[in-house]
Amino acid sequence: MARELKYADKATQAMLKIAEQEQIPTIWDRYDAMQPQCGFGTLGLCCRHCSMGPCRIDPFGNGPKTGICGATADTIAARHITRMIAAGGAAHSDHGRDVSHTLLMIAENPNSDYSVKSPEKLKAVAEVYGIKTEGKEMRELAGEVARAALNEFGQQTGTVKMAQTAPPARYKLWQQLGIVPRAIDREVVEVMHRTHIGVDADYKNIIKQGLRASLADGWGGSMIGTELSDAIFSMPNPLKTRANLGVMKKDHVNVVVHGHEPTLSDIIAIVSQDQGLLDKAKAVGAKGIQLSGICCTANEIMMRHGIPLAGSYMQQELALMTGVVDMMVVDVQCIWPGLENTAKCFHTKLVTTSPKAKMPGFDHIEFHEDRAVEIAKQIIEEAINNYPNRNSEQINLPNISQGAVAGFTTESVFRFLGGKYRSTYRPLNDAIIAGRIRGLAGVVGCSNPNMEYEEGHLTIVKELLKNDVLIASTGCNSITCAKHGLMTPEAAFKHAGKGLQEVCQAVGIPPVLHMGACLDNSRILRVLTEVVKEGGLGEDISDLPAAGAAPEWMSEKAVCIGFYFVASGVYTVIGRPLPVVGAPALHKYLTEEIEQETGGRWAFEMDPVETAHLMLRHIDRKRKALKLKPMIYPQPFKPEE
Ligand code: NFS
Ligand code: SF4
Repeated sequence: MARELKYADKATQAMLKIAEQEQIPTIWDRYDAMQPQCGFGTLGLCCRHCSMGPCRIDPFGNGPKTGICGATADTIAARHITRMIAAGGAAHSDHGRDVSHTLLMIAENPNSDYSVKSPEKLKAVAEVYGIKTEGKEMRELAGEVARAALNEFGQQTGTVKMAQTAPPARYKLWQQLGIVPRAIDREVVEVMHRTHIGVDADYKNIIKQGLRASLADGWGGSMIGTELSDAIFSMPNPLKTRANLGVMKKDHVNVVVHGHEPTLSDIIAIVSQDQGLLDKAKAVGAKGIQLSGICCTANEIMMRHGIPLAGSYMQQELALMTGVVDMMVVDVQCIWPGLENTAKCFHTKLVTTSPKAKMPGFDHIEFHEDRAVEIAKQIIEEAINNYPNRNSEQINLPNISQGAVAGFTTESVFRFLGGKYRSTYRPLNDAIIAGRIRGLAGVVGCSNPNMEYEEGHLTIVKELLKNDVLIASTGCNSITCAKHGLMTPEAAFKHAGKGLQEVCQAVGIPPVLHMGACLDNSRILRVLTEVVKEGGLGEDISDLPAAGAAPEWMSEKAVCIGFYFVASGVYTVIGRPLPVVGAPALHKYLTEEIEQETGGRWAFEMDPVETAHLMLRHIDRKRKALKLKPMIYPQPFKPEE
């Protein structure tokens, strides 16, 4: 049970000691208990797609080289990874669908608890769909946009319009490759069909559908989710906030939201400051109500309301061990059923809210958008009622948190760089062209007990900063960077090379830009598109000196994200390999040959410094191809080539 996490933040370390003292098992213990994990699964060599199986391929010895139906290792692994894409894309896109429904509800119900907080954004989305905006009432426009967005999920003809916002050269390439997504749901369904026993057995053809499904997410479902969330819940703007377990308050009712969809968390954020509820909290002896978040829903409300982050994916059960969480309210994705066992040791109430995600040992208060405020109030009231049940002897709240600046968007980066009056990426492009900024990196994604916690995220980010790479961050990487002080303007002085430092100082931004939840990786696609559009750095995303990494990935959503970045022309490095290593032709295809087709490719690298160096080498290759000037200031990392 004793476990030393060298790179983890201090609050996590403190809570792990408590877990050990109190003998409360954690995710790391459950991970250890699972060892050794199945080698066939790790290599991608098992198949359960029909009941002639399960089948597994022997990678080394004289055992079977195909499944009972004759499927090879490459077929089996390709089918499996493509189903992962479908599951990840389905999760993100279903979230996008829910946001679209909320917009439709705003249009149809004048008494809705939601409204369009950013009409400019709604208009911008309307333009993508070719909807005229002039002279239209907001609700009328909301209805038209919502219907157009919902149409992208189930249309039987045409293609996903949102994808046309990609650079023209990229869109043309997708047309040539035959991977323009047709409809979001359709691509997921087709993955399921093709990977059924006895359908598609050509690994490249299977992956082709995987790429199309991933694009249906990145440039479809996710992008719709992000864009319409901005329209409904407002466009985030950089703001100051704090991160880590210490943001909870001992003398307040602590409500922690965990999951992903702002339809729930945003309304809770607003309602938590309701005077009636605050009075009720006081009546039970609390000084107020402290809301905080875990995982991506935390990112959503942090960037729009400044609500602090309690922690990342790996801290969800540690939050409960502080003994001050009166309620953890969850919706969908990245929520451990194992929280039940942790909560049992404390007074914490766990509440599920989505009919899609119920969990044993959790109470269920079903959330309905048409009664949002009423239900949010009920949830908070139950948290208040639970406050007196705390056991003061069990309270161990580390007083540790860190300030951060969060809430950058494609648009606000623009505004920052261009000054007050003109939105432009020109200064960013110029800084890259002049050799002040070496390139751009997206560092994103989860943490995973199979890696040293936070080592990958922190090491890669610092190594890139040192070499003048500006970083866009989302998901749990954002939470890690925020907790470790990398999202402050001062971080530039501490960690960035001189060129990047100058840029950050001139415009007053941190060197790691918090761009939101995982869903908001679509913002990174948009930033790259804007950089291409601004000119001087090639015609396509694949021409840019840019790279991506998800060093501690774990979810199927992360697989889907990686694939849509590769399909968009981005070199994408992850830590633990995808489960394709036992399939030699597929492995080679994804990590080498695919670059000839999409301009992007995968790389698997466990060592974080080497990961950063792989990214820098790629960035330098692109700089060279663009014939950019050498870097102004000396760079610590010089590739040998
Ligand atoms: Ni992304 Fe967000 Fe975190 Fe990973 Fe989970 S919270 S959607 S999947 S673990 S970054
Ligand atoms: Fe085995 Fe083929 Fe069935 Fe998979 S689909 S379980 S490889 S027989």
